[in-house]
Amino acid sequence: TGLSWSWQQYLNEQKAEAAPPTLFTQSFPSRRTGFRLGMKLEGVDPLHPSMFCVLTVAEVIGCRLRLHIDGYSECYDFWVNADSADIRLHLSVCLSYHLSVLSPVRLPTCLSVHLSHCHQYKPVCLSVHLSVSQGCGFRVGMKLEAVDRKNPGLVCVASVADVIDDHFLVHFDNWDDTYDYWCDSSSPYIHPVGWCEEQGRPLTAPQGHPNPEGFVWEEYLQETGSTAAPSSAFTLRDPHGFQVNHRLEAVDRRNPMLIR
Ligand code: MLZ
Repeated sequence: TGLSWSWQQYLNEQKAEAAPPTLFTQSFPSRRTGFRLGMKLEGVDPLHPSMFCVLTVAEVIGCRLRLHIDGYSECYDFWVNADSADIRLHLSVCLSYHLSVLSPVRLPTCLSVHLSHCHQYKPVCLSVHLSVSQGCGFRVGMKLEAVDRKNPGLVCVASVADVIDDHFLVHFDNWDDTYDYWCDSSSPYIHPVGWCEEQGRPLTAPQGHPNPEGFVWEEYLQETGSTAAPSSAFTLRDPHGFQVNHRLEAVDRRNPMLIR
């Protein structure tokens, strides 16, 4: 009817084109998810993305999971896609690693109690997405260009600060670790050295750099005695095919029950 909102009418008014459905097929998990209520897993805390936490599946809708952070209020629950890289870590690998090196990890104080209740945890549901750890091409100390997720308009000079399995910790040179985050090689937030120049976009130099406007990677790598992460280590499929002004429907991340 003329009263209700319609995509077709909106596209006509806006003289815009819908993003073609074929662009989405690869990014939607096609298999039924194996996650069930109460299962335990471990993942990156979206509010503190430099930390892992112990999680419980609290709700499953299609390929979307609501995850609860064990030991914390429900108000910290968050939604992810079942195939999200942020939860693709094997519980035992990750915990034993962290407990042995004492990296920051956000765990409930009563960890042993929680782990003893982990009988529902089934590695098999994670293995759909990543059979066994495949490692990655990133090594501690390698340099890259990364989006500052607290200031998402900025791409900054960054280093690999830690590696677990196929995940690594992005740290921004000469900044404190509050900007750090864990990601994997398919993350859209990371780029090889030289990417900004290639794209004609500004690169934010390390804090306190004597000449931030005239930052040159080659000199910086030499000064710091470091190497660039090889471009082969970055695995995001590119180019994706979306174009400026394509219209689409997306989850509102501040209110993830809404699709807009
Ligand atoms: N305006 C902010 C920017 C911080 C950018 C840090 N990037 C890693 C500040 O100066 O604090």
